[in-house]
Amino acid sequence: MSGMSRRKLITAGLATVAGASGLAVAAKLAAHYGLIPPDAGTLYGAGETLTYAAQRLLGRHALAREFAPSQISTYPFANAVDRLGDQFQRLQQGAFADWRLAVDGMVARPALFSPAELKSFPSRTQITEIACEEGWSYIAEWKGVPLSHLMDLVGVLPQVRYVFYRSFQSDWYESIDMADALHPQTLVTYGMNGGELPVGFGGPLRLRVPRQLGYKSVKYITRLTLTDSLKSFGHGMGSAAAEGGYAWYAGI
Ligand SMILES: Nc1nc2c(c(=O)[nH]1)N[C@H]1C(S)=C(S)[C@@H](COP(=O)(O)O)O[C@H]1N2
Ligand SMILES: [Mo]
Repeated sequence: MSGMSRRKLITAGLATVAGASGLAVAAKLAAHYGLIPPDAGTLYGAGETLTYAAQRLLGRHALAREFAPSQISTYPFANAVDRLGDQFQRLQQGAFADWRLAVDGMVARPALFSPAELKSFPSRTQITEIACEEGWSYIAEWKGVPLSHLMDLVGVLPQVRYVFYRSFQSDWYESIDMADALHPQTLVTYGMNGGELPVGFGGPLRLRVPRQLGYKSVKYITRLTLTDSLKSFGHGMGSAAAEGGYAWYAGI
C-alpha cells in the first residue's frame, strides 16, 4: 500500500473509531502504528494520543508559520526565570566561551560544542511566534543551527525515538520526537532579532521548537541525549511540563 493511502486509512480509522466507540479503540490503533506519546497514560490519556497521532499522520513536515520583518514584536515578552546563580554569572562574564552543549546517548560520535563552534555551522534565520500556555505570545527572529545538522554530525543510531534536552536550570528539561528533532525549523539558537540571544531569552543557547508551545523551547541548554525511551529521564516522562500536568506534545 502506498504511504498516502495507508495514511488516509489510518486517519479515517482513527476518526471513525473515536466517534463511534470511544477513544480507547483509537488509542489501540495508534499504538499499533507507534503513535503513542509518552504521556498517554496520564490524565489526558486517549485524547492526547488522538491529537498526537493526527498531527503526526497529517503534519509531519508542515512548517510553523513564518512572518515578515515588519511583524516582529517591538516588546517581546521575556518570561521571568529563576535566579541563574554564580556559576552562570561566571560563564556570562567570560562571554560564554566556556559554555558547552553536549550531544550524547544513542549516537555514534558523542560531541561537545561551544557556542563559537555552533556559530560556524550552517545557520537558519526565521521569524516565528512563541506562544506560552498562559495565553501571551510574541514574534521574533531567531538564528541558529538546525538540530538536524547536529544529529548528522553525531550519527543517530537507528533505534533513537526521542531527543531529551536539559537546561542549566536543572528543573527545566523536555523532549521531542524525531519528527520535530529533524524538522528544518527546530534550531539550536544563539541569535535573536539581529543580535546575540539575550540571557533573558535563553542565551547563550536555546532550543527553539516553533511547532510547539513555548515551554518546549527550553533556555540555557547544556545537553541533548538521544534515546529510544524516556522512562529513565526526568521523573519518567522526560518532560518537566508533562510531569507537571501539561501535554507532552504541545503542537500548535
Ligand atoms: N530554562 C528555562 N526554559 C524555559 C522557561 C524557563 O523558565 N526556564 N520557561 C518556558 C516557558 S513556560 C515559556 S512560555 C517560554 C517563554 O519564553 P520567553 O521568555 O522568550 O518569552 O520559555 C520556556 N523555556
Ligand atoms: Mo509558558
